[in-house]
Amino acid sequence: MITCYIGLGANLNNPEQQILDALNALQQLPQTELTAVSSLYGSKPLGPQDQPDYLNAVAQLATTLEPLALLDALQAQELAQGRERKRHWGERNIDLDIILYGDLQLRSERLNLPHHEMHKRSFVLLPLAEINPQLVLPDGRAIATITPEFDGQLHRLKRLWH
Ligand code: PH2
Ligand code: MG
Ligand code: MG
Repeated sequence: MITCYIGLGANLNNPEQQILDALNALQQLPQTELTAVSSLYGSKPLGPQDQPDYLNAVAQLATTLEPLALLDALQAQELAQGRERKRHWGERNIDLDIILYGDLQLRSERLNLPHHEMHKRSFVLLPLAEINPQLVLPDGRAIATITPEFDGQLHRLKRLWH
């Protein structure tokens, strides 16, 4: 089993329900166990500012799905939840991104691992550190050494799990 982390983001059409529906779908994935979910966080939009604030969370999976099979499943779920491609970094019902897939480092057209923006995003790093404060990134950095500079940029709203 590979441990991987999925970033969830939503800012349209009842974002909290979108996140819950997506978590439900993660729980149903074949060859996969949902092993942890961060709290739900509120964040200001990164990118265009004329869009609603986001809700974000991170989920931890244990899976034997290959990275591209996992990506296919996540994109199918985005479509099932009515995601439309509007504009880059723009509003969406649901966004499901693979943040980390074990220690895999991959640069390809469809998939970049680790997620190429993860080191700059409070709404990825802080939920990730909440789930696994001991996490060491594939480049050897401990997550605990990166998160302090993002403190205060994110609002923890509520627990979603356990
Ligand atoms: N996702 C984006 C662009 N901007 N801003 C926040 N706060 N949260 C997101 O998940 C997000 C974003 C594109 O993936
Ligand atoms: Mg994204
Ligand atoms: Mg995405």
